[in-house]
Amino acid sequence: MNTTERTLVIGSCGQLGTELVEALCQKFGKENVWATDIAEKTPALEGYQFMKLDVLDEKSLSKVIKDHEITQVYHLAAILSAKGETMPLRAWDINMQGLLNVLEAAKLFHLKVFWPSSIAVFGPNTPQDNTPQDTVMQPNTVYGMSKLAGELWCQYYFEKYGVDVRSIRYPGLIGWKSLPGGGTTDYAVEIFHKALAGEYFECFLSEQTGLPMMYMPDAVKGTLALMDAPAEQLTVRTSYNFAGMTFTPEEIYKEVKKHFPQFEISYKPDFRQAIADSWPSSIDDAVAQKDWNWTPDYDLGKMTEDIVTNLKKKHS
Ligand code: AKB
Repeated sequence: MNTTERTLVIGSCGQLGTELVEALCQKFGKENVWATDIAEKTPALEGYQFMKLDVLDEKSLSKVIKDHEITQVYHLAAILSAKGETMPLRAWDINMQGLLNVLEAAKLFHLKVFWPSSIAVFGPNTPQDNTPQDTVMQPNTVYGMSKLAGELWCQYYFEKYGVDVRSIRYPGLIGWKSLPGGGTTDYAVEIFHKALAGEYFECFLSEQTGLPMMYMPDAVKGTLALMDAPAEQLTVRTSYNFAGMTFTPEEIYKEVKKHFPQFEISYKPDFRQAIADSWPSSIDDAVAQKDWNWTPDYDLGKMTEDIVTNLKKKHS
């Protein structure tokens, strides 16, 4: 275990950030992890070191890195796919300029970087089943465009300046500890909260829309495994395909209903349907398996059981 790492997490109040801060604190010690966000600290981050930080403010970013002798950055702040379509230029600015500020700081201060990409880098012309690592990539959302450009910037900083930046193309991430915001895959988190509340669920995707998804403990495990892997083992410096499971709204509904027999659903696709239709339904992550031994622990049934158990405990 490397306890000399001093970690900065940018965008720590989000769904992934909250869980990564917890895991990074367990790994490196609370005193070596700084959670930051443009937003106020959320209750889930209580007990962790926290600072407000806007990644677009380069001076403040450099100051935090210098003051705390940071050695690695997890840069998670981003506007996701659905929200990005409602504010395209702002989403581009935050997603791209934020990453460039982090990469510049990494070059200057010799930092290791983790930056999330997404299945949104793929588009309607990409093969949808078992989408390969290298394939046609013509995303038609601003979020996907920014992630694809970002992947190339990561590779550029690695090749030109030797910045050790690592990345994963996340599928839809599903956790019970916090709610996602602004994504196309968010329905798969909301469905659990509706079922638990005894409410009816109106799904914004159609019942047969299969998308790549992953349970949060797998996402955290894979992220830390990639960051721990010896640099010479990594053959991808854009971003790794990363797979957990695939399911449709109908399939997760049936699984959730096993635990809540009264639970009812209806389908009312909105603008997010077109985004989902442009994405793969399953991902080939053979390169991640080979380079850093990636393998997920959860399928739909096991994930559902774990989420229901934890949510019931939390609300009892
Ligand atoms: C979204 O739906 O925008 C995200 C993603 C797949 O990157 N969850």
